[in-house]
Amino acid sequence: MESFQKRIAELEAGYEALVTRPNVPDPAYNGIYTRYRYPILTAAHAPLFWRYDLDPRSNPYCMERIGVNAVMNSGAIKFNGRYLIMARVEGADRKSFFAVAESPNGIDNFRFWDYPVTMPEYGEPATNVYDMRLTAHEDGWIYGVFCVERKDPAARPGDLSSAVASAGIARTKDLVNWERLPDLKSRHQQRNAVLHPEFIDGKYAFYTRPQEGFIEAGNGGGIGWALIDDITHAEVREERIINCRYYHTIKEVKNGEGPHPIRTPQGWLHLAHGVRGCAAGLRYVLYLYMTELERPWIPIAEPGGLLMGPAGEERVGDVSNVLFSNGWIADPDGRVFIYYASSDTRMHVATSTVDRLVDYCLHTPADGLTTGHSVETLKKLIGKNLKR
Ligand code: M1P
Repeated sequence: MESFQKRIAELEAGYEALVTRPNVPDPAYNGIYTRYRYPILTAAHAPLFWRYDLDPRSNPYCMERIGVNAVMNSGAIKFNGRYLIMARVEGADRKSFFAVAESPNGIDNFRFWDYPVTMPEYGEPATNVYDMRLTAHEDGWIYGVFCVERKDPAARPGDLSSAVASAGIARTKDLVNWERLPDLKSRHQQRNAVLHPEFIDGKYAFYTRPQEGFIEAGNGGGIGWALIDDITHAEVREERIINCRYYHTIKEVKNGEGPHPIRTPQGWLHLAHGVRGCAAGLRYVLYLYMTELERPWIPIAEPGGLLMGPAGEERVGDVSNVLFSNGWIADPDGRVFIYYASSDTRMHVATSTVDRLVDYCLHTPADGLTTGHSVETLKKLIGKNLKR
């Protein structure tokens, strides 16, 4: 009994030290964003009372009873003055669930709320749910749009991997009580669906990612845009591709919208992920693009290449070589908190400002799509600098 209490006290001390550790900016400079040294959420941030039975009579060995494997791809929102993360928590059993963690400053001291989200089901119960994008819509609701994964009913006997992805939709006023709406109806499988925060011609608008299979984008050309008449029976009727995939770019294999875009005076600022293949498998990086304010489906700028790629320890994890973001917060003072996961394992934050990110979008050369163009672009800058 004494050793049980001693062990719990040690675990609690370690947990408090981890959760209250001040985060520090990484000194590496590029003028665009600042990374922070420590991940903001990891499996070890899951409260002890989620993982341990704290009763020595039913847990005499003081064992972890419910393991947490990872905390990753998280939505984000500023709510009642607090920075909230809608985390994808993956259990040791490989099932993901949503749980809110909050911080007073957006960069450290993230703590999970006591209970994970109870998400009502729609139709056949989901095998797995993940990657929620939060949108405080001008209709007054906060929407969560997330991936719902179910086993493919058409899978051949013995095929235990084929799955079907669709976009689940739920709404809330407090991030605790959720009303589940019907899943987004679409001819394609959908992952990375995101609700735009404003009405467009009186309709709801979605960024989509039509894909032909569970993993492959197939002929699906990139990030789509669709107007929806009724959010309580959302159906994609027409979909246009607004951000394409291209051969030999960072988004050759697939891409997907991150969180909903930020309104800026110069246009909508979008954060997305791009995926390419290499000998090490798929490589996921983050990139930005901008679209018109009045017509958010019309592109106006896209810097060439990646904004952020996996660096240092970010490169390694359950699914290595992956950065993925589905949450960012723009503060009224212009600061932007980019929340991103590395290698499907842990959550990080990088900070920037709206002005810097817009400047980056508008003044970074676009991808010329050939080596020749890249060299000419580089020579132009060198020439300009050497003339000074
Ligand atoms: O493992 C990397 C990512 O793979 C998927 O992303 P996408 O939909 O673009 O293929 C998702 O499963 C995502 O959660 C995961 O991080």
